[in-house]
Amino acid sequence: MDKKILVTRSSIPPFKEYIDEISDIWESHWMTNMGEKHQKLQAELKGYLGADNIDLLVNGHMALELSLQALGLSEGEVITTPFTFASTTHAIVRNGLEPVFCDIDPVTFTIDADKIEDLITDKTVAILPVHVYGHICDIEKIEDIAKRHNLKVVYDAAHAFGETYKGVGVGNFGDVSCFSFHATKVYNTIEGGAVCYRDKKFGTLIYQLKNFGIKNEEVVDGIGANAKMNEFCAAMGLCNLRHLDEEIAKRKKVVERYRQHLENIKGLQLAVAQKGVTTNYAYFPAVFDESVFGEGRDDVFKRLADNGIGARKYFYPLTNSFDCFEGRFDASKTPVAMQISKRVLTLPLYADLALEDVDNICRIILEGH
Ligand code: T4K
Repeated sequence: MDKKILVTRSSIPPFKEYIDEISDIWESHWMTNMGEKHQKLQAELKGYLGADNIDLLVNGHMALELSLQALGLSEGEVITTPFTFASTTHAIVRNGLEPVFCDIDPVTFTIDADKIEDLITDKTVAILPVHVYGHICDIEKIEDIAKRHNLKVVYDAAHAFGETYKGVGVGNFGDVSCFSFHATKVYNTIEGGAVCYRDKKFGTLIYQLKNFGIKNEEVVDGIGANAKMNEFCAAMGLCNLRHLDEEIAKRKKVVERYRQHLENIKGLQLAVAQKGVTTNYAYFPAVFDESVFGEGRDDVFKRLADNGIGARKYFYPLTNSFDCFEGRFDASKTPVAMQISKRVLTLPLYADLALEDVDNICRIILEGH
């Protein structure tokens, strides 16, 4: 192939639509600090996500970092998954908390809820699972464990924007769910994120934490960060939200085309359709079992790259194998995660990916079968 195809390509509204959306900023000169666009987007997203409570932030990572702070978690252990983006684990460690890694389910790649309880100690303060690739965690089991052991639950919902479980927006589970609106996500505000939460007190705290801990002009009673979404990002969010359903419908077509080619291929494991979940078609992971498929993940990755196709090894290496944690964690304690991480490739997926390109990508993949 002559053209390059990358793992994803940002959704972007028509140029004029964005220019129209930001033009009044030239009248108001109001560019950040919870301006009109921030407020409008917050209200619209509350509706779209079916959330009781929501607050917007500068990105998904700060949503995670500040959520742990707003829950008052400053010491102890947090049970989490190593099969995720760096952000999840870093948010825990940067708060002075100790990540305790739980293995993952071999089908959904989310935290294996049956293995959580064995990891609970008297130091455990929270569970931080990830709805990885948009696969929803075992919410019922996790809620039950958290209740019985009096633990907080923070969902990393970076991949799960707009999804529902049994008809309920995924942001409504746990104490808080953290979304990412990064340029590479199904829904983007260029950079951005949000928290959906249960307790109104949490809302007051996170609002202060994203704005230096300021309570009012004369009272600063928290040690906050600066994690506000600016008006240009909120404007992008307002535009992208108008096109989102159409974008997801197009993603669905791309995913269906992949499935036509790759489903039922021996040695190839794909994402699953989960009962009760409406998916957003965020990622298309494929797991290669070399001994059955005939070729390993790295061979397929290389042949795709040689053909100008930038598939990605999300999520390799596991976060408990990162260089920055050398000697600190034992990745052999999460063997399923380790195996999936060495075998998985996320294939290009975005709304405007041509179906003929999907055909070509699959042809190149299947050359090794
Ligand atoms: N939790 C989880 C589970 C996450 O996956 C993430 C982020 C977070 C938390 C934290 O949320 P944020 O703080 O980011 O809001 C990308 C994204 O930067 C990151 O947001 C995302 N997860 C992660 C899975 O993917 P990289 O390092 O792979 O990005 P990069 O620059 O290689 O881009 C990937 C592809 O996207 C490019 O090949 C082309 C396309 N692209 C990229 C950019 C930057 C675009 O089309 N437009 C763009 O503007 O991390």
